[in-house]
This record gives sequence, C-alpha cells and structure tokens, in this order.
Amino acid sequence: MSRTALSGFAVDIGGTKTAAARITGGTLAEQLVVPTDGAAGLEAQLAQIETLLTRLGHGAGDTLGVAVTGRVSDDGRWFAVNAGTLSAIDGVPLGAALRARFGAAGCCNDAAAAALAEARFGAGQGAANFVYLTVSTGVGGGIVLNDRLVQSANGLAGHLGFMTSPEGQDICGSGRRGTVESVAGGRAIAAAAQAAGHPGADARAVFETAAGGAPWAEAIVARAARAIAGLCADTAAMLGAERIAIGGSIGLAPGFIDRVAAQLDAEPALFRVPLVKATLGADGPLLGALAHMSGENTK
Ligand code: ADP
Ligand code: BMX
Repeated sequence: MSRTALSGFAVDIGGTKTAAARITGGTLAEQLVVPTDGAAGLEAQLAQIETLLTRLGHGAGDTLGVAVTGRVSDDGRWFAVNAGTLSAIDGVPLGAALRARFGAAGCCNDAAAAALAEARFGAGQGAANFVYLTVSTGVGGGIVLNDRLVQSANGLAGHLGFMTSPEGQDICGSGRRGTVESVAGGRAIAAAAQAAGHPGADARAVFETAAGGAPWAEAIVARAARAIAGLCADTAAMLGAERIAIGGSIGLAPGFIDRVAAQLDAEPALFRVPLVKATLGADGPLLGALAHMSGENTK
C-alpha cells in the first residue's frame, strides 16, 4: 500500500503521552497530545480516546487504528508486559471494546505499528530484514523479516526491551531481572537519577543535565547507550537485521544514536548493524496503526 492511501483516524497510547490524529492522504492533518494515565483501566482509556476523537471530528464509518504500549493478543486483548507502566491493563478486551464504540477499529502494539510504518514509508524502506527500536518510557521493538512484520498470537513477539543486558541488575515491572528496559527506558533513567540523589528528574532532565557535563547524569546516559548497543548486536545475531531504526523521545534525543553507534563500533564487524534514525519520528505509531487496520503486512 502507498502512504497516500492512508486516511482515517489513529491513536497512540504510550507510557507517557497519548496522541491522536486525523490522517488524510498519509499526512497528519490534525494532532492532539495529552498525558497518559498509567493507572487508568479500560473504561477510562476508552473515554480518553473518545474525547480526543470527538475533538478531531471522528464520525461513524471512519476507520480507526489504535497503537498501544503493551502486548495485544490475536483476540484483541491488551496486557501490560511492564506492569509499572500500565497498572490496570491485564488482558482487557480492547479490540472488542473499540469496535463496539467506534465501529471500524483495530489495535496493535505501538512499536510493531511503528516498525510497519518505517518499513513501508520510512527508515526501513529497501531492507527486507529490518528492526525498529523505540527508547521511550520503555524499550520496545518491532521486527520485519522477509518484508513481513513478525507477530505472535500472544502479542509478545518483538518485545526486545525485555531481553537482558550485562548493564542490568534491577527487576523491571515485567518481573524479569536485568532487562534492557530496566536500564535504558525512561522510567528506569528517572529511577537511576533518584538513586543518584536527584529525585524528580525525568529522562529529559537527565539528558539535559548530561549535556551540561554533570558526571552523574553522563554516567546514566552512557549506561543506557551501552545497553542499547548490546541489544542491537544481539538483534543482529538473532535476526540478521540489515538495518535498525531507533525512535522514541530518548532514542531521538540529541546525540543518543551517535553514542549507541560508538559503543557498537566495539563489536566485531559482523554484529555492527547500521543504525539510523526513525524518519517518521512520533508519527510512526500513528501511521502504522492505520496501516495495520488496512490489513497492511505485505509489500
Ligand atoms: P511514550 O513512551 O509515551 O511513547 P516518548 O517517546 O515521548 O513517549 O518517551 C517518553 C520518555 O522520553 C520520558 O521518559 C521522557 O522523560 C523522555 N524524553 C522526552 N523528551 C526527551 C528528550 N528531549 N531527551 C531525553 N528524553 C526525553
Ligand atoms: C514496553 C512495553 C511494550 C512497548 C514498549 C514501548 C508495556 C506497557 N510496554 O516495553 O509493549 O512497546 O514499552 O512503549 O509493557 P512506550 O510506552 O515506551 O512507547
């Protein structure tokens, strides 16, 4: 499908922010962004979606794609993998509820959606084996192998942030110890800042402080970059990825990809997979959610 064939509405519920857009001919004609309520259950999340869609002019018969942080199983159930991000989302019937309320609607994981959009319209074009990583509230992933998005019935496929890292020691909200997400995700970076004696500093503040030269913040950013570089090399080994695109507000923070690339340079050549910026940026999950609704999974 071509990007210009995408018209309808899309919502992206991330761990920190929820975005909604009206999309016309593959372009975001209007977008709204509000904070995500991580303690909200299904009903409250649906009410938020409805408020945003009403403001954007969604009407009966309009197509709606919803991308969410967390896994979405084949039967449209939505589960947090990291329960610290979404505390009240554990198998709720999101797909059925969206269709009951909004008609032609569907849902998928946010990083899988972005991977699909980048593969078709962005940084993954021309690479048959392509991986998208988002470094954001968590660390998410989407895998495209032989031009197809890899999906599993339980919705867990592609959750690369739950691989482990030698940099990791802590137990994350998934229950696993030492995940990449527990080192490089935004929540983990904020927790590391608190442990370093800087409570209240979020990941953005840590990055800004590191840019100003503060050693404590610099150490946190450097550790996150090492964990992501290790994940990229592991991904090269596991999937033979030809290219990895990095997105998310941390992934796209000034200098972060360069730091990851510098760490990856220490790996043997075979594992030094080329890294690029996610060219669609924060639009990726929105465009991918709508593309996913159109049944787009083949070229
Ligand atoms: P979401 O996870 O909701 O999809 P983002 O991709 O914006 O949203 O990721 C949110 C995380 O990114 C938060 O931890 C926030 O502190 C962090 N962040 C936002 N802007 C920046 C920035 N300029 N530099 C570093 N971190 C940032
Ligand atoms: C976590 C996981 C993934 C998600 C990724 C990025 C939860 C709630 N989320 O690894 O499903 O794709 O974060 O999401 O378990 P974001 O919120 O950082 O954009």
